[in-house]
Amino acid sequence: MKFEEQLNYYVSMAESMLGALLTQADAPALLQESMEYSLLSGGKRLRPVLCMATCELLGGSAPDAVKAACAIEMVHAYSLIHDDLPAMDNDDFRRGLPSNHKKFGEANAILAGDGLLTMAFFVLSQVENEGRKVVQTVARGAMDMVCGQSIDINESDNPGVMFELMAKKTGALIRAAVLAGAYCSGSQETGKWIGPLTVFAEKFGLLFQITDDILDSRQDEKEEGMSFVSLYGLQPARDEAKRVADAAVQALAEVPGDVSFLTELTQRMLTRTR
Ligand code: GRG
Repeated sequence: MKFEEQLNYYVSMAESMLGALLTQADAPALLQESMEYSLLSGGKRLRPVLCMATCELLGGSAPDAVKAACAIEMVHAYSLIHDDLPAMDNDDFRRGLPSNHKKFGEANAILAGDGLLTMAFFVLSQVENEGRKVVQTVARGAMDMVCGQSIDINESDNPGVMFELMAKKTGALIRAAVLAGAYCSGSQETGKWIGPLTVFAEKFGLLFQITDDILDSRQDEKEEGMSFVSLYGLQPARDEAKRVADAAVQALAEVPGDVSFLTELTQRMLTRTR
């Protein structure tokens, strides 16, 4: 299968399940609408893609990982809603649309985030093979992300914490997506490949954050906080992104199986425009 076809296959599978899974919330109409607004309004679906692709790499099939993939996307959507709140980053727009609190008001946005996080774990409770490992992996990722946000809010004037901040705020959920996908494969050999997959995921997360900083630095109106670009400059950020992408691909090559999709996904991060 060509890269684009495989990418579309994962994205469509996640998108066809997300809405249905969210109806399990059985929420009042306004809460349902505000959760759907943030969960179903575009987004690259990168974490679900990583989750399903890793599952397939270890011999599972994408449907084996789709619930874990959707749960992780719910955690991601919650984090974006709360990150945009006035008490956090105070962003009026997300994905070119009014942010959740601008559309539904702050109280409803807080509840939409709470609801999405809770529904993520409701969905994860339905994962069968290695379900406990999957729940643990996603909980670790979600908690580390909250820790990263705390470091960002309270220590953002300390350049010494930048890598820890990136690893936690952005990297942790990406690592959770890869490892949850590995556990969902049901392979007897998963344990053998958790080491290289963890290195791959951590490098991928760092690559994603550095390229996010590079993209942000091109938006003049965006206030720049501590980032790889603001600390080291644009060209060093590009050079570092290349080094980190190479390290991710190298770690992935240790895993047997067809790594071509995840390798190309990694390389495409270097030239991404969104
Ligand atoms: C509020 C607990 C809490 C955590 C917030 C995710 C996050 C932590 C902050 C978002 C700030 C930010 C822009 C971080 C950079 C990396 C990142 C997570 C970008 C957004 O992810 P994408 O590009 O989003 O995957 P899409 O829109 O494609 O889903």
